[in-house]
Amino acid sequence: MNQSFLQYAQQKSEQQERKRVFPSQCPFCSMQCKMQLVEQHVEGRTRYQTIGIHNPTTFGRICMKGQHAHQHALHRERLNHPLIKRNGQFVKATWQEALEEIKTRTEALQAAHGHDAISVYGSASITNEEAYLLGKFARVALKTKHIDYNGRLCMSSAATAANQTFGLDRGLTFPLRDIKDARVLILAGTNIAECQPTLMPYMEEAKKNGAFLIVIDPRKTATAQLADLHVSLKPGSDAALTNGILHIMLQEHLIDEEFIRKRTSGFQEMKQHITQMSLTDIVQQTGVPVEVLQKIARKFAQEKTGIILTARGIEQQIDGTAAVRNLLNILIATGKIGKPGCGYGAITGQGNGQGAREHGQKADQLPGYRDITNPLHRKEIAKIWNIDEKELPGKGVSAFEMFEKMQEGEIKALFLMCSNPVQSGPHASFIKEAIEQLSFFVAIDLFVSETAALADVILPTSSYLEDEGTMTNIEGRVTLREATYPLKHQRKHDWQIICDIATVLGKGDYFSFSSAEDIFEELRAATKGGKADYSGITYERLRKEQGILWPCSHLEDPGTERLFEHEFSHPDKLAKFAVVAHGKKVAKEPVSQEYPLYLTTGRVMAHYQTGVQTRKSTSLVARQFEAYAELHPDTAKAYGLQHGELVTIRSTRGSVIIRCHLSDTIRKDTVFVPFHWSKHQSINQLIGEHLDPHSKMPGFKYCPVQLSAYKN
Ligand SMILES: Nc1nc2c(c(=O)[nH]1)N[C@H]1C(S)=C(S)[C@@H](COP(=O)(O)OP(=O)(O)OC[C@H]3O[C@@H](n4cnc5c(=O)[nH]c(N)nc54)[C@H](O)[C@@H]3O)O[C@H]1N2
Ligand SMILES: Nc1nc2c(c(=O)[nH]1)N[C@H]1C(S)=C(S)[C@@H](COP(=O)(O)OP(=O)(O)OC[C@H]3O[C@@H](n4cnc5c(=O)[nH]c(N)nc54)[C@H](O)[C@@H]3O)O[C@H]1N2
Ligand code: SF4
Ligand SMILES: [Mo]
Repeated sequence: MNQSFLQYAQQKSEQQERKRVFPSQCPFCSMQCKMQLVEQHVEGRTRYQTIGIHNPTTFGRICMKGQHAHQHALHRERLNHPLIKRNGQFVKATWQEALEEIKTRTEALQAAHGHDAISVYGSASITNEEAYLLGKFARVALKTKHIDYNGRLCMSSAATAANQTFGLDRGLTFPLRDIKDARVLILAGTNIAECQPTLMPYMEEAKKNGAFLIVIDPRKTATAQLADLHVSLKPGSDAALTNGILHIMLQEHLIDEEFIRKRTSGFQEMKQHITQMSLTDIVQQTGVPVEVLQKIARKFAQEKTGIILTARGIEQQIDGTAAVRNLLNILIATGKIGKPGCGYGAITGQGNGQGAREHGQKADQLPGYRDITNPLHRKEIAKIWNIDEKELPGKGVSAFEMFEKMQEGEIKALFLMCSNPVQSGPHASFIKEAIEQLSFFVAIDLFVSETAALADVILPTSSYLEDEGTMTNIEGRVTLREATYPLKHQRKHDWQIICDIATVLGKGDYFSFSSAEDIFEELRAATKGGKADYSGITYERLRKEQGILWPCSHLEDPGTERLFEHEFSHPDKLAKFAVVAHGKKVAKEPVSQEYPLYLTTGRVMAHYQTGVQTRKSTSLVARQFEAYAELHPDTAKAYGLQHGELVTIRSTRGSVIIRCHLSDTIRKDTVFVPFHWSKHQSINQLIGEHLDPHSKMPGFKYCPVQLSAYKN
């Protein structure tokens, strides 16, 4: 063997030795794809590669965002140490200094203005353990009623609707493998191809088995390209559309009478309401021809199995709850739930969109989906937390309403964990002003986001690579995110930060946790007997069984794949029909001569949410580096706009300047803009502050606007 080969072989084996593999789950969407980061030192350089790992939900698939997620986690702009703002500038601080600042200012504000002067804003991108702990932190350490989270802007209409109809909200009422057995699928306001790419193969399999796919979306999205029927409705008209479908179902007797009789309540009221409606009005309001409504009604009723999936297109409306309930009316009128190949699914959004809505981050909620106004529930949780029930605060207000209270001066301080509301909230300039009014603001983030930039103290946290914990994915499957990448610099895990702050506030005894698993053990006990019961789940089981679908109430319980097979979760065990108003009865701002077009907003494949993370990734920025306004070529022509030109889009609340992209896949009366970019491209400056009365969801998907060519 010659010398140089030996040297080469030795070098190679050294490199191999320096290869390290770190397990995790993608920090982005609800598919929670399992992955590994492979770190390798080659010729003096460190190279990273992310690969998918087999699991029962995504089978090792990952999409471009997951593939490049490490680029933000390892980015040079990631926060390394606490920052305190002094004379308008952030200066580096130690943890001791930061915690001291938090203690002094929080205690002073509470002494002067009471406990409820402090608010907490959480997230569905943190682990179950952290979501649980944040709820406990607000109620036990701060003793404030004011806690809510970014999931309010995300899943709340679907959650409210499912609770009202079924008495229980779990995103999917069925396991994902049921999709292949559905003969007809309705996808309403969900762009799975871009937003949950690794879910698409389930749709493709269903289609291969002969399923008829209906996509309801004002744009012919990448998802709609797969559809057998694409329904391009006017934005915001889903409630009317579904009333039309129900009208035809009743007219043509396309219903399952036996199911209605045995398993539902409220049918007669719904029927009476629907039969008074005029299909002509519905056709006019939705822009959808009656033949299309007939086709959907007949197809969905006549096939033996069917699934309805919704996401934010239909839900992020000020009548989002009603619109989802109307789709659920269709589902229960045709008896398509509780059996294989049937059911409802709200496609969850953020990585822990499901779990983070169960454990007490919501203003009205305690762990395990318990109700903070229910005396029995309060007692159960007070016992677990070892406090007197009277010490537990009452119900607070929803996410946007907290900002209103900041503006009014009632809320004086904010603890923000894992969210960027200055860009993600409706009427964004109002939210910024509200935050600027605060006397004290602490942000816990990976970066100095647009919102964190306004903080008095920023605390540096750990990312998906470092932070172990459980996440509940799209299926309702609780998964264990093993994360072993070393925690560098002064960063701490979100849960450690919560415990440290509680400790300086004198509440350390209630927060003496030493690991995520330690917190999970308390979470298990706190959810026992609740609707979202995790008490039978352990880390050991999660490792062995690769995830468990809740409810799971004891160690031998395999978990629950399909819900509502025999009964619904209301006290009478029945599903409830809803009476849904639409059109002029709903207080949506109409399009007018001055604001003649519908603006709707959403996502693109390469970016995530407010873009704080994905805008740091060179590979993802290369795919899409700025916002754009999707316009029909005829609309562009009417405004004298060419593809690629800058356009000003204005609503009654604000304006943005962005480049237009012409595409005949969008309705002529509609403009679509993604919300991943900031400053003059931040589309939420235009969105209104009105909320759905049931879920408190803003209307991100509907806003009358005007266009004009940008002149500088
Ligand atoms: N690439 C990417 N993936 C993501 C995210 C991301 O930011 N980027 N975010 C994650 C999160 S948190 C969420 S919540 C999900 C969101 O997932 P989706 O809800 O699927 O995504 P959106 O693009 O917000 O909206 C979906 C569709 O609604 C349509 N739509 C607009 N108005 C209406 C309407 O009035 N009626 C109907 N029927 N449809 C309408 C839009 O044209 C759009 O195609 O995605 C998750 N996955
Ligand atoms: N116009 C319009 N607006 C929308 C929507 C829309 O469709 N249209 N969709 C809405 C929806 S569905 C959602 S979910 C919201 C999302 O809105 P946000 O929650 O505001 O969006 P993100 O960009 O996910 O913000 C997460 C922040 O947390 C930081 N972060 C990431 N990981 C961690 C962590 O582990 N710990 C901590 N402490 N910080 C971390 C990131 O750096 C980032 O600054 O936006 C809503 N806003
Ligand atoms: S963004 Fe969603 S689909 Fe893509 S890798 Fe991450 S979890 Fe999977
Ligand atoms: Mo979301």
